[in-house]
Amino acid sequence: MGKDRSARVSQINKPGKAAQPAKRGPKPERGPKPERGPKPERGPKPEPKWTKSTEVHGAPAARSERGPKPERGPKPERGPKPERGPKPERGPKPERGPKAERAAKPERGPKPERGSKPERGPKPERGSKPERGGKAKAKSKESPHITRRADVPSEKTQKPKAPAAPVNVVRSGTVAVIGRPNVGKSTFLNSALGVDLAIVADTPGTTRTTLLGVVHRTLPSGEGCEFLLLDTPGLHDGHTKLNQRMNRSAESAGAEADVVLLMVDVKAKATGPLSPHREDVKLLESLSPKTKVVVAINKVDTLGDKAALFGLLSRYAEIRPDTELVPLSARKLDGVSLLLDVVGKFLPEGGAVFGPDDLTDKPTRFFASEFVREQILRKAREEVPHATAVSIDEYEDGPSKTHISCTIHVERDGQKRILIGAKGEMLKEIGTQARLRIEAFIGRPVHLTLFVRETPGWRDDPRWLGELGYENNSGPQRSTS
Ligand SMILES: Nc1nc2c(ncn2[C@@H]2O[C@H](COP(=O)(O)OP(=O)(O)OP(=O)(O)O)[C@@H](O)[C@H]2O)c(=O)[nH]1
Ligand SMILES: [Mg+2]
Repeated sequence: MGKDRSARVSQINKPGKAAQPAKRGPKPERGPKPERGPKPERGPKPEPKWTKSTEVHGAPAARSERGPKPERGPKPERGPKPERGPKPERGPKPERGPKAERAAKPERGPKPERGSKPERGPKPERGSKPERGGKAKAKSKESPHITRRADVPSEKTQKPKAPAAPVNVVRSGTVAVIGRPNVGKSTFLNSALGVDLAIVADTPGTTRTTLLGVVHRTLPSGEGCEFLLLDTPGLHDGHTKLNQRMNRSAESAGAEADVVLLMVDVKAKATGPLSPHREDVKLLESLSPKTKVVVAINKVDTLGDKAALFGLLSRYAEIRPDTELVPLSARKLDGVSLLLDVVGKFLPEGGAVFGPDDLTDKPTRFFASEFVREQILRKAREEVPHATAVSIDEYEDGPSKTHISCTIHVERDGQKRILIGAKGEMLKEIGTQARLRIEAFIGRPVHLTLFVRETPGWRDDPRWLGELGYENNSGPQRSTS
């Protein structure tokens, strides 16, 4: 895609001072890349150039081909965490103009929908209390915080192991994970990170904004790699401004990335060969020939007979002969490392942008709102999850607990009633599950308060979309739709 590296990286919030700002120095021009030359293994007819998954085909040889794993070297010491001082973003925010009025609107309605009534510990002193409404988002935008591995106790609660950071990063680049909704993009991000960072649900349209996950990993060649993985919203047809912004967010991530990882899934069939989904074919065909593309074929754990994959692989190889094809099961962590190794080869040369401990450029509080939304996606049905957004009104680390208040925005009164449920049961259940998820993530007790609010038309209101964190990302239009 031949863009300037600084432009590419600027899409991602750069880490705060503490996050080892580029060891890069002035970027040497890359010059011709000797190792990329014409790929020798391709015959006249493009073979399915998929990378063997040891897991899928039970070929341990593929693993031994790689030779001994390069030893990781001493773990980089973490050093003190300088960014954790008193929170700087709490002061009054006079500049908000019209939006402040909106936030201050008292039309919250009756409050019986609150989850279990919390006992509040002594309140730490703070500046002017933020009004409810969409304000908290603006606060998190101002926060210098990024989320680090040390902030989330992943070893206790999340995936089995996070990849260890290599000592010396010699390749670094962005990898846009794009595809239809529900194919497993976010599940892959979590598996690659070793932390359940992105929310996952079986409802299409779960991811609404592009989420960065930083993975440091040593390739089988011994090269240290920094993957800036971008989990994007599923590309879909939809008529609201929110739908458009979600698609644009994915499109611009794909257009800017060093590597596009097109994720597709397999649907087990009773009989007959597997064939690619029409939309997947369109997407693959729409990608520029200059783009490095890896096609990840997810959910192979659902296949009884893995041989059914061969037809599918050949079909993708016909459409785009220069692509790498990697079958995997993101959920079962089967083929995930292999996929990273394949993608890593295509990353441009360059030093690390993020520190070895950095996980993402979003502040921890962002994930609190996402974990509430995740429970709504899992528990509510039909149009309710799509009509719901969550904003954080308060996020305060107290001495023994973190106090979090969220507003759940819905579009109509009926949706509000569904979410609250009979005698508040539904909201209580959402609150309990979300609290457990947040506690597991941040590793400390949480006191969570939820409010439900009717915010008519928020999905088509640019002001509300901005307030709720769904920024207008003016990326290129998708050519396939
Ligand atoms: N069987 C199986 N299910 C999977 C696998 N990976 C993901 N899933 C399931 O697929 C569903 C969708 O997963 P997500 O990771 O949310 O999919 P997504 O592509 O991020 O979806 P959007 O955010 O809506 O675009 C969830 O129910 C996952 O548990 C897999 O390898 N095998
Ligand atoms: Mg997703």
